[in-house]
Parts: sequence; C-alpha cells; structure tokens
Amino acid sequence: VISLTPPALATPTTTGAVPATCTIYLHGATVTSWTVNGREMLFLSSKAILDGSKPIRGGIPLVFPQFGTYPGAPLPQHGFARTSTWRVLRTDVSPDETKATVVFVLTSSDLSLAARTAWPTPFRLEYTVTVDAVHHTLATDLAATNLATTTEFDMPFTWLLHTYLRVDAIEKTEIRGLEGHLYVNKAIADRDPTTQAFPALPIKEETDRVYQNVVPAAESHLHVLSGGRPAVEIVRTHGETAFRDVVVWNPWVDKAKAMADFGDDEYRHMVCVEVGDVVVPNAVSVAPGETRRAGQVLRALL
Ligand code: TA6
Repeated sequence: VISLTPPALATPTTTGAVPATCTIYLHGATVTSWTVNGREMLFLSSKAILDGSKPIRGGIPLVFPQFGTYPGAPLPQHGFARTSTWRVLRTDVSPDETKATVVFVLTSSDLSLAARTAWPTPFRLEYTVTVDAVHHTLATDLAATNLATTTEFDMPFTWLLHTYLRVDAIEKTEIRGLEGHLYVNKAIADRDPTTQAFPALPIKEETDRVYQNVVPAAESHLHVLSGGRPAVEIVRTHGETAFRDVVVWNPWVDKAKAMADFGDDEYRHMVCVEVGDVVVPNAVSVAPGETRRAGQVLRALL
C-alpha cells in the first residue's frame, strides 16, 4: 500500500486535518482514498475485499483492456488491470513540495498466465497518480504502449477510470455536464440511445448510463453536486486523445443487496462517474511502438 502526502503540507492545519492524502493499493493500482482537508472524497465499501482476491469495491479501479464483458469473452469483466499486482516505477515530490506523485507500471510479464493467454499482445501500461495539496486535485493518468515489433499486431482495447465518488446522500446528489448527450441506460431493457434533455442528472433509481462522445470542452467539465453544493469537478486531460465516453452508475437497493462486497445501504453514499473510451466506435487501437494517453483530474470544490 502506497501513501502519498505532499511533504510541504504534511503538517495538520489549524483544523487538525492534513490538506491532502492519497492511498493506493498495488493490487490493481487502485486508489482507495483521497482526502482533502481531512474529508474523504472517494467511496470505499466497508465490505471491500483488500487481500488481492477480488477487484476492490470502491476508490478508482482501472478498467483495461476491456470494459464490461460479453458472452464467451476470454477476459473477466472489466479486464485484468484492476486485479493484477502493479509495480512502483518511481515516486516524485514537486520542488515546492506541494505535489506528490507515484508512477505504477504493468506489463505483459506481470500478468497471470490466464490473462496473458486471453490477451497475448505485448504491452506496457503506466499509471501516474498526483495529489496536489494546494489546488485540492487528484490527477490519474494512463499511458498504454503497444510493445509489438511486427506491424500486424495493432492493440485494440477499451479502458476507463471506474471512479467511486463519495456523496453525503444520493437523494441530494446530481451530476451536471451531460445535457444534450446520447446515452444508453443498461439498467433497463430498452437500450435505444436517448438524449439527456436536462442539465442535471439526479440519481433516484438503479442507474447504469453509458454516455457516448461526451467530447470534453472547456465548459463541459462534469460536476457532481452533493447536498445542493458542488463537491467534485471531473476534468478530462490529454487533449485530442481525452476519454470520450462517460458512465454513471449506482446499483440502488436490489443490486446493492446482491453484492457481497457492498453494504446494503451504501448505495446512498456513492455514485460512480467514470470516464473512458468504452463504446465500440470509441475503442482505441494502438499501432506497434505507439502510446495512447488519457486521464482525469478530480478537483474538490470546497
Ligand atoms: O460501472 C458500470 C458497470 O459496468 C456496471 O454495469 C456494474 O457492473 C459496475 O460496472 C460494477 O462492475 P463490477 O464488475 O465491479 O461489479
């Protein structure tokens, strides 16, 4: 387990809280905690399994090289990144000591035999986590490199940051920034794409919406408001290779009860707002020797 705390601001403030901390498990390189002035910004289930035997239920699980699953898929649901043991490449602290960074790496040789058999393409995945105690941000960036040397091995994949945000109360939560975008709600039988007409998306039932081509633009950052006040802004990074799709998920009552690693009433204190490239038209393909970068910056709006 890696703990990141920018040294310059590692001493508790007058409120007794440290401005910024972040905890990451080598299992899945899963961020499990990000605190800002002592306030936990991410949701981690009280029943999350942290021993490496299952994906961690909460924080920011990494989805790669496959979002979801389909009949006969050789890979498990959401791929192998979130259940592999990553390695720490390096840690850095900014000269002014207000930012702390850790870089993780996962390559084909780190995979289980099953995963390598299911996905034989030689690859290198780097994951950079930076906590900034001055700007109250957590940046998480992925870089996928195709290590194949012969030309016929392009590397197609879908990927996503499966961010579990903590909210005071789901009934007072809304997500902004998805107005006018096309989505499919996987939680209902009708899979016809629909356009969201309203500026705010409240969460009042099981929700599993896949918004496609929510192209990031300056004014289209995503905002999660909790209790009527802004809580977190999600900014997608890396310009023209920025993540294009957004998934919003809350299991609600029945699905919450059906998950062993999720408390029955915990759906009231979380919402997943996940940025990625997940719909078939947005699947990424990286040529041998090439690298694709995408990421997000979460900003706590105090
Ligand atoms: O967040 C979107 C989603 O694909 C949902 O359909 C739900 O399955 C969720 O991921 C959690 O998946 P998991 O495999 O972590 O239980």
